[in-house]
Amino acid sequence: MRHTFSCLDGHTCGNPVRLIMGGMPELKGTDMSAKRLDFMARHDWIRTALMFEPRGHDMMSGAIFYPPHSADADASILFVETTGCLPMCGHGTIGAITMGLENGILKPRSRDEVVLDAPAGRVRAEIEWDGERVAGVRIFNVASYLACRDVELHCPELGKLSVDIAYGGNYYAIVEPQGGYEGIDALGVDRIIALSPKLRELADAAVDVIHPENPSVRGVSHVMWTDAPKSAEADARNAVFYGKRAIDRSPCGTGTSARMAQLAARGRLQPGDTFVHESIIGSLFHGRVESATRLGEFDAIMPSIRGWALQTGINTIFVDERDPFAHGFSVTG
Ligand code: PYC
Repeated sequence: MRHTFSCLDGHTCGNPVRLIMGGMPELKGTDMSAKRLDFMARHDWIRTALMFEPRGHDMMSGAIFYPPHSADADASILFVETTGCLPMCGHGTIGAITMGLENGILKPRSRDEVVLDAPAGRVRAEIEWDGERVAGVRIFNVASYLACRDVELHCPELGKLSVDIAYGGNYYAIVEPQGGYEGIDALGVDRIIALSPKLRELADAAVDVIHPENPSVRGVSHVMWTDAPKSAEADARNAVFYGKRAIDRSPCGTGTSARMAQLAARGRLQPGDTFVHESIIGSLFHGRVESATRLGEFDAIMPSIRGWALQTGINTIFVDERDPFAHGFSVTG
């Protein structure tokens, strides 16, 4: 039997986005958080087939629109990635909205605004049009907060590192330059890929982070290496590690939200402040601390991020059950 998936491929500021339009199963659950769990329990082969080799690659990242749950939402969104089904993905949201609007798949009530039910919560987006093309999308992300400060980890090669754990839709271990970590270029791409899984494991063992309002969202899934910017326009630079071998080519939407929450909690950003984040390839997200809020017992912020996306093609993907690699594979060392 052959399964057919109609996709639009594109990228947000350099990081891939595959918008899966057809061939998706109906999901059980009364909200997108429950539907995410149902997808992972019963249909995860679709994610691995479409994200991993030979149909995808280490950085691949996908999104699927479902009907809305909330009365004021235009659609729901599910993220399928090499990391699993993330509760939220910023670059994925910007890419999916851009391609969804330009191809008439997403039909919001207002041309200039899209409201989505994501597994992590409600996300609103403001759309900048350039004729019939979407020139930019600003997403108003979920409440973000600094969960743990100054967590001491003993990293192979780098020695003792003090990291903060912050949430912006996913949990990030944030490493600022210190001791054995002298910055992104000094560490280098190969060592970021080699050391990050270990650091993620150490961070996860050191702290058990659980979302204050949604216990299905827990654990450190990403590592953010921070540095001074190269671009005169940016405030900071990052390399975000995810999955088994991926460094985000975009400045990472949930990562930028987590970073702004960390900086706000440490008094380095205030509500109203902007924060321009530069990726490993020099692309930029324009962040802003919209307001202060509370999340359970934590001080938190409401962040927004502005980025752009472009469609690169139309992709009809077959998954043939006779294929020994029907459900994908990943080559790890
Ligand atoms: O933009 O939120 C993001 C993201 C998560 C993983 C890769 N990109």
